[in-house]
Amino acid sequence: MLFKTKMIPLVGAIALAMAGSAFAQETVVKIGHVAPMSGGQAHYGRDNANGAIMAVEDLNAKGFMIGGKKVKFELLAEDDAADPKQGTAAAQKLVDAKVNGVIGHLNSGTTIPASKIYFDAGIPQISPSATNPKYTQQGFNTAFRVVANDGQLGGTLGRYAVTNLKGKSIAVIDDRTAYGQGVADEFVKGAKAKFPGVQIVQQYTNDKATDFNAILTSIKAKKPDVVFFGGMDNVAGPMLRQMKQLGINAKFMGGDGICTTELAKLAGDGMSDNQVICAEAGGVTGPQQKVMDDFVARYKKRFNLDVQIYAPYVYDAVMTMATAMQKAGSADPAKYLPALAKIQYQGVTGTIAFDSKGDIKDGSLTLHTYRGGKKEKLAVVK
Ligand code: ABU
Repeated sequence: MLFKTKMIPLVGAIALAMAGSAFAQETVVKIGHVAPMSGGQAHYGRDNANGAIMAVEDLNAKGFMIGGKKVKFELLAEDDAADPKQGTAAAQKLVDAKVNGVIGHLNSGTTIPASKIYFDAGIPQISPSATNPKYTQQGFNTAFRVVANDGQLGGTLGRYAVTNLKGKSIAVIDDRTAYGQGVADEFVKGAKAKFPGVQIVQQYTNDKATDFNAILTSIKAKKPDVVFFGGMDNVAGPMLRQMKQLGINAKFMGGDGICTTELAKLAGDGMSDNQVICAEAGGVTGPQQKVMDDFVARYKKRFNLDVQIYAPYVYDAVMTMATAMQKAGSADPAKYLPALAKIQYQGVTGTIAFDSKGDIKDGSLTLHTYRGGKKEKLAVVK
């Protein structure tokens, strides 16, 4: 569904001009989407992009109207490979293509630098998954997110580690990305605030590492009861396998970055039932659960894949943006931006409304564990 500029043949162009307004071309609304579609995080990117594809298909199927006219949505999908430099290059490409809005990026490390480019161009951006608080703290009125941030995620998990899991000796590892470092720092703050006597050792890796022997051997000597990892599942999976090989029987915690369907496959028999506790940066309860379940089933039917984590949030982000355009009667970024800032949209993931910084109001978290290789919901917390 990549946007391609269509060359109109000269004869066709003259015919169109002669036909006048009665045969005017359908208005196209261009939605940019950026995520890692290559490299170790490509499965997250596929999940997010599929959420956007579903939203665009639904909008076009229902004949969505803006300003009294039927419009056609087109998705311009870019790959940033989770790399900040490629992220800004992708952002500039979308600005040059004159997109009406952007959904993305997936990673905090790409979303934050790209947000300056969209802000300078006046293009609204909704991240469906970047959780580093800095994204919405830069004073950019174009930056929004539909998930809770790392303050909420890391803080909740830190408190959970010392209260529910009774962690007294905790090892914290992060991948030094904007997300991994941010969520690990918030985890440490949350744990220490609840239990100042907690012993914490910190180790560092990177977002492409596969060998953790040195840091895990050093951690093993501290006999941790909990290991927290700030990073993504492609690193957490092999880390769990190597923990098992080294005989580290600690609980394993992480934020939304590890909380995917794929983690069970990546960890294989390195993960035991109830060993992993992670948190998705959103959550539904009550009747909204059926709306989410229906979406998950529809996604499976459409793509023959299970939702990893954020596809429903991407779907809602596109729908929220389209609804703001409809309310403003225009897809012109300057015209619909004020409508987006004060939107109240009931989506698959619950009610979407933004605070003055662009963060979701009343964000929830969902704690999950894994049993029998399947992700299981534990609780939704505010
Ligand atoms: N929130 C987890 C994955 C995306 C990110 O914030 O980098």
